[in-house]
Amino acid sequence: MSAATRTPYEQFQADGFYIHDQPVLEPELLAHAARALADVRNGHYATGVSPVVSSWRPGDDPHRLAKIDMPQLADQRLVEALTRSGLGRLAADVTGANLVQVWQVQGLYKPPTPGRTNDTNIGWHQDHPYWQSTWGTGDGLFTAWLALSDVTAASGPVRFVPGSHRWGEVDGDFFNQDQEAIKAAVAVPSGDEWSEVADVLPAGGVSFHHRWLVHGSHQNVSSSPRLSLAVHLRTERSVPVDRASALVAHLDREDVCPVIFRR
Ligand SMILES: O=C(O)CCC(=O)C(=O)O
Repeated sequence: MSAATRTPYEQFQADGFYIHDQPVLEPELLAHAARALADVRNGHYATGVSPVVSSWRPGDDPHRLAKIDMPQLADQRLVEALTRSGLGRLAADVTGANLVQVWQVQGLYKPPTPGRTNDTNIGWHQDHPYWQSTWGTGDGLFTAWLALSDVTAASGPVRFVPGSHRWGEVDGDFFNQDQEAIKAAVAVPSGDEWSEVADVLPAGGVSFHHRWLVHGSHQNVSSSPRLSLAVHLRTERSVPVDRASALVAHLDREDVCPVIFRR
């Protein structure tokens, strides 16, 4: 069946991802969210609270990838982008959930680096190995990748490997720049093959991916920065096994980890 004849739910089940290449954010909310992420990257915290310590610190080399954990602690405009958009309903349609709650957010600012060799690749990886000790099997966990700028083939879009959510755990690493080495070590089951789909999106568009899907991205060779929020979501089926984990420290705070859909 072609993507055009399958529902978003069927695409997510079969391929491990679904790309919604239409904005789910009104232009004003989108502009506010993009401004907020740029502000947080620059160390301007509207709430006076800094994001959770992450690999990026204001003042770092601007050619580096900025991965900022929980940027919404620093700027509520990012929470508004999640709660006042079509994100929650769409996430429920894609996954069949009755409840969808944000539990972690990564702000990702991938600067343009044409002509440079640098470290803005995101290595092939699956999300769940990073979450396993907090969530156990993690049934019902998934990620929404919300574009806050136009994402073209040149801006280092996320690349999804269709069907790889059924391959079991691979030896991936978000921070490993050597994507070829990671790929070479992946045991692709017989009958399956490695292929890649680029997550090209307009600003405000969103994709969803399964917690076991292999994905990564190359550097941004366009002339503009690539801005996004990787929003990690839970459904009513997900219960943390380690409530003391830092990953779920804000789970009870509606202003940080809002429920964005309830049936
Ligand atoms: O932004 C990227 O290129 C990858 C993001 C990612 O790993 C994720 O959303 O889980």
